[in-house]
Amino acid sequence: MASYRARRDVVWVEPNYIWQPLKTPNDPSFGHQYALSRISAPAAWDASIGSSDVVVAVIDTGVYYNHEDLRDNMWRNPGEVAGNGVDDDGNGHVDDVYGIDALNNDSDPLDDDDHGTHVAGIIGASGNNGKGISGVNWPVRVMALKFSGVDGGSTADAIRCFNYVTMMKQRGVNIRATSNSWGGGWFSQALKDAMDAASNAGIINVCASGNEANNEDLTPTYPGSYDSPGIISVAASDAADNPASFSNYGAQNVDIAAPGVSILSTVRGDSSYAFFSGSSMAAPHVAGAAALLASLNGALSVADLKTILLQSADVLPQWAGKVASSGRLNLARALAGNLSPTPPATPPAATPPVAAPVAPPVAAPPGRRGKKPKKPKVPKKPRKS
Ligand SMILES: [Ca+2]
Ligand SMILES: [Ca+2]
Ligand SMILES: [Ca+2]
Ligand SMILES: [Ca+2]
Repeated sequence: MASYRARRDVVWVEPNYIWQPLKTPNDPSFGHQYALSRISAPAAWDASIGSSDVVVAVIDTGVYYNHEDLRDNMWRNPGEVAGNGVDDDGNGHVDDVYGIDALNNDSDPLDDDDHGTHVAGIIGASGNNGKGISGVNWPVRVMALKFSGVDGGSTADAIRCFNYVTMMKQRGVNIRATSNSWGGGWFSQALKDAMDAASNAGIINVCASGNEANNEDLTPTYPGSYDSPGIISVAASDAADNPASFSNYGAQNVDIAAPGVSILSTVRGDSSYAFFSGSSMAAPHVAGAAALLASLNGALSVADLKTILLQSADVLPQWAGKVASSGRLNLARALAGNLSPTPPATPPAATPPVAAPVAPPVAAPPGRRGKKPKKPKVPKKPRKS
């Protein structure tokens, strides 16, 4: 270029920079997915669109795994022959092809609600397949763990799902995240222990903060508010990045915000989609983000994933004092390793303001989190003593 620059008839010279178009998928309803643009997914997809080598466990009401936008991204147990009545891989579960159904004590986690199917689509509806929507990950593998029905589920069944996830991880399945869009008011040491075992095995547990508009630092609900390094608790933001009116928050007990208002995703039916709102819809954006990060760098630990996701959040004034990161998920910054130069100040260590009663494992039916737009479902919340 120097030779051009020396010419008298040349005013300026610059290299012909190659512009990379932001990667947008061809899914027809992508234009209705404001959330993906809000979290800078198209820029992130330039770095990675996800990987079928990464598994996310959806612990919820099950998944409608025949959906046109989910079936290609469902995890299938490679060691299990479907429908032969035999536990082919000897993991203690007969015909567990997609995961398990702890609620009904079988191995078919088909969704009979819609909630888990919606969560699954946010994480990993097939991107760029010309159908429906795109997940945070275009390819990924979704493992379906059903412990909740229309009326909620039990802590004991949630624990069985975590135990299955941890076992399969230890058997070599590359599970990197669980997505947990449920919660109740009681502390369960057994549930916390099961979740910590999963994170100790290399799985990050992403949890919805809840929909009671509560300060979780004052009235903690679980599992989001367990004091575990392997848990990320997620509040819901709206299309303008403001806190959703219903979302729980907490500068200590809630970590990050993600879109959770009027989110389009998959529901039961081979080609059905619907808009739901709730922190239930926020958490899977972060679980999906963890999977996307893991697809780019499989060596990231649970602690790495949490640090990167929190420190790459877009810090916003309306989230100051509301979540530990003071911001909303930004996928592109996370994948670029573009972390805040000064991490948000850690609030002074303090004992939780409310001592959590210890309940027997089966006593607290976790309520579900989030449903139709503008009418977030209020989950059943066990009364505290
Ligand atoms: Ca089996
Ligand atoms: Ca079998
Ligand atoms: Ca079943
Ligand atoms: Ca699609």
